[in-house]
Amino acid sequence: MARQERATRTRQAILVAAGEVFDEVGYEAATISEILKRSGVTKGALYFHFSSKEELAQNVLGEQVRALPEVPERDLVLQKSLDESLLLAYLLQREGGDAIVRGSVRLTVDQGAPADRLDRLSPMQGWVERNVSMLEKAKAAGELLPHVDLAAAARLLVGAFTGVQVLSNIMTGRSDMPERVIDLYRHLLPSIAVPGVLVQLDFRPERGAQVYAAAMELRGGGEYAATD
Ligand code: XVR
Repeated sequence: MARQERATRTRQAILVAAGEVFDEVGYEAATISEILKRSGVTKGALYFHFSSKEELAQNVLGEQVRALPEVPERDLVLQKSLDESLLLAYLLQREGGDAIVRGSVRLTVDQGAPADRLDRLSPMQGWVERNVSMLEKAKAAGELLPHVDLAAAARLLVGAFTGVQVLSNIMTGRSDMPERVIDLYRHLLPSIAVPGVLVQLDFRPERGAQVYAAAMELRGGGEYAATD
């Protein structure tokens, strides 16, 4: 294996371990020694890549938006957006999901101490920008009602997804996430999408697992560790 590739894998193993620990105990209670133990890398390797807990957390936060795999193209832009949401709900599951995504989302949503200096704004801005580009495409494709304020709708999608996620985590440990994401789209889309698009959308909760399989297929290789 080339040295570069080995370094990338080591870095990834550390981030997965950090994601697990941040997800389980939060930023304050997380320790580098626990992350080190989980990662299976040497102390020297860990400190070569990351010099502090803060840097680990910031890098886990930095992976959040990138960690959502590319999903297959659909005829409707809004179907692709729904698919991405269902995929994210899938990755947030405790079993078989993606530890970096879970840990990163906990770091974002936990308020933390003001002194922790973690940048929670960048991942959220990243999501808002992603949704703005998605809505611009939907508008160009004639899927949106004429009056829609794209920036407002983009922020609403991110805020609403986050709220639904927090509530589902509290109420069911996220086992009802797919259904709650679908509730959200069923309520929100009629205020932004033209009726002809609404009737064509597939809102089945099982889509999450199917989209995940298709995204892994796209990524190539068949075999997949959610966080590789
Ligand atoms: O923007 C998003 C999607 O387009 C669906 C609406 C998801 C935003 C996720 C934000 C993240 C941060 C905290 O989730 C949280 O619960 C994919």
